[in-house]
Amino acid sequence: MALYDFAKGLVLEAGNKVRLMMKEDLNIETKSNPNDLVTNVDKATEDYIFEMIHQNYPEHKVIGEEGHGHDLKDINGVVWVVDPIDGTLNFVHQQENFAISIGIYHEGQPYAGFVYDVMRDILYHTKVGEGAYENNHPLEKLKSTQLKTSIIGINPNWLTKPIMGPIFTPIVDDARSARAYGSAALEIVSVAKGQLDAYVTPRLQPWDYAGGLMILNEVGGKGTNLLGDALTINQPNSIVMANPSLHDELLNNYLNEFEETLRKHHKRRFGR
Ligand code: 2AM
Ligand code: CA
Repeated sequence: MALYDFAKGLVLEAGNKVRLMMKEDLNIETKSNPNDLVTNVDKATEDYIFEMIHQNYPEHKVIGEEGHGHDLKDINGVVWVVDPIDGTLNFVHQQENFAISIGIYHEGQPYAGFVYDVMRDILYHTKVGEGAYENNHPLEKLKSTQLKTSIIGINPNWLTKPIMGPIFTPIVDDARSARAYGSAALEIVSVAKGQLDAYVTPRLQPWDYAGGLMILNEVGGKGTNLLGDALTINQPNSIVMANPSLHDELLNNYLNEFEETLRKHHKRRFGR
């Protein structure tokens, strides 16, 4: 079976297992802080995805949020970047609005992206170069928007923070409105669908955005860090994703003036 079809089947089956596991009691633990949660379902789902890849493609590499491949330096060959549950707080508190996110790279180049909205049973997917789909329905190329008529995806928690608040507040002020969904992968595919015009955040891991970014790029959208630099496969980064004209407007008219502050933020958070 072709790799793309295998991956598509795997993400759907992983979602099926998540829906079944949700019928049992959740085991919830905290990670870096009391609001950073992980459940038995996150771990079991990553383990399942890893095992299936390992059995079928033993030479493939996997980077997963819940522990696989974090020390991976060499991205030669095929690398799967996996978030078993993106939006764990939504998963725990709402039992919906979370996704399984997978980006597959070949020799460092994007090959295929998947974002599965598990409870709505909607799979967003692309084999890079062959268009992006919502289930079997092709997504259209993005239209240009200006900030003043745009809806921006942003977690409101950032607006109260001393460093990020002053950077993001003018964007929210000048936009038509702002929304927060709580799953980066779903916010990125919302940009790809034109339901949000941009998504901004100071810090994401590759597994949060890899699958979504491939889908967004496929419909003509742009994704970079807040300094306008390309995103990498195995390092955390700041994020601005948008249709191309709004991406330019956000960088040129809002973000570039904070370059020095953003460089310090990158150095402190990511060591680079
Ligand atoms: P998660 O649910 O997989 O942890 C919430 O606004 C979004 O940001 C979710 O996609 C969440 O992914 C991600 N996220 C939350 N805290 C984060 C952090 N400290 N670094 C990177 N991504 C984070
Ligand atoms: Ca996760």
